[in-house]
Amino acid sequence: MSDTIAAIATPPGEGGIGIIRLSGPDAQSIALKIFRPARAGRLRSHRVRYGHVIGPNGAVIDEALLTFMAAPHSFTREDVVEISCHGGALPVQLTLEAALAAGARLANPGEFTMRAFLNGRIDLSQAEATLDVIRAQTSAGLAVAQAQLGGWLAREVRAARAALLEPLAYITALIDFPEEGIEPQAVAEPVAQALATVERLLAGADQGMVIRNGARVALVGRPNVGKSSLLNALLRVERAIVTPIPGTTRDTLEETANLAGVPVVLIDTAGMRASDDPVEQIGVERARSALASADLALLVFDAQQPFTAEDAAMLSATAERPTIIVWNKCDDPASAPPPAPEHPRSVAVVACSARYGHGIDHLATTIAATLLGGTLPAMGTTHLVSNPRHRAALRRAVEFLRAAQETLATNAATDLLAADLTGAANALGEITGETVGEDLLDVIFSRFCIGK
Ligand SMILES: Nc1nc2c(ncn2[C@@H]2O[C@H](COP(=O)(O)OP(=O)(O)O)[C@@H](O)[C@H]2O)c(=O)[nH]1
Ligand SMILES: [Mg+2]
Repeated sequence: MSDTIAAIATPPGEGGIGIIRLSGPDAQSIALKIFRPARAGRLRSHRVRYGHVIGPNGAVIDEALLTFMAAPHSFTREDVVEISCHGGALPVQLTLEAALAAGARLANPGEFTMRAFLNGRIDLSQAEATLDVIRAQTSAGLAVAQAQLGGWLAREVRAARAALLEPLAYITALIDFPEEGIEPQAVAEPVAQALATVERLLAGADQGMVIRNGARVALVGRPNVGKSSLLNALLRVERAIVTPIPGTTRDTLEETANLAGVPVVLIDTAGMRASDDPVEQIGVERARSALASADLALLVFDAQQPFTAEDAAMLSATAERPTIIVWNKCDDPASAPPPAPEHPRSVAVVACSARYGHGIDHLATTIAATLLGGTLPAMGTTHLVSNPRHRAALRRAVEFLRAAQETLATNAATDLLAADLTGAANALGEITGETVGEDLLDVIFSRFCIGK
């Protein structure tokens, strides 16, 4: 990491400001080659200077502000310079080119964050959290990402791993003296503690994953029960076309809604019925595949009409999916909805009126709670594992720790125990980045944008 990298840090397109970022040992000297401060004097850390960016031919590229952050008090722990110019394609591009001509190298995707990790400013789970902060789809998702960026997961995982390294050293020392018996308590206690921590972390992972990644929910039912109206009501936008004519929705339509903090992709479908119209037939086929890809079905019935054979057919069409039964068109909240039909995987029954908005909030929270495994997380619960990579590593750690307990309970063979504890410690180390190879780092950081 002896070279100095540069990249445009702001998104492409027009904006008020565009920022070029430099990091590395020559950040300051390169910056001074391309930036002429209005007043003389050396750059001071964490101070802003006003001046002009000058191109290789000596002409002014733009008026700009320059911020210098001296190592180690910067994002990368290296010398960092940020030049803020006008947010047009040319000012930022020409400023970047001037920096490259003056000796900087174009940064790879995620390379600034990778340097922050390699220089020990943040661990790998925090590096990944920066991407989650950028990509968060709801404020609940943002809160989970911010908490991870704050390092709670790194602290928990590091502590659990450190607690395993002590008995591991003890066992490794015993391998060379097989005649000395192992003291089981010295191993059992730390293993049980690590297992408890990892299982506690895993307990919140399914919820965390739904909050970060969202879920797919298909609206299904026979034509004209109000599926498209419900989509619009949940989105709070008139997105889908609604008419009294059965068969209005012919194709599936997907929109993301924020339901109680969960980013939910709602899929409106063509009403399922037998039809001679070839377009409607394709729509019905698409409705079936939408249902097959959904985490949850909203099976909609019309509370103002008698239950039909087509409605009954929908019960079997959704029999394999977790399903919320929705009685729509309950326009008078005082009158009770019809009794709910039998459904093998029904998780809830909700009465609502898409037209008048009754029960829509309740439907939204019921959807969110179902996706989150039955309950909404307590307000302010942000300590949730939300990254599939972390969950996979935690699951591997559990397997190794259970195997260690098994070995302890049977023959307490020191070499087996050492292998189990090493496996668990390495799995945990993958989360924080203490035990990952370069290829995995490349995969993780290549998901970032250039300039992050
Ligand atoms: N009275 C009443 N009519 C509704 C309600 N929701 C939808 N409708 C009407 O039912 C008809 C069909 O609605 P639509 O959303 O297109 O149904 P879809 O075919 O299932 O998508 C339209 O005329 C809607 O205005 C409701 O809650 N109450
Ligand atoms: Mg429709």
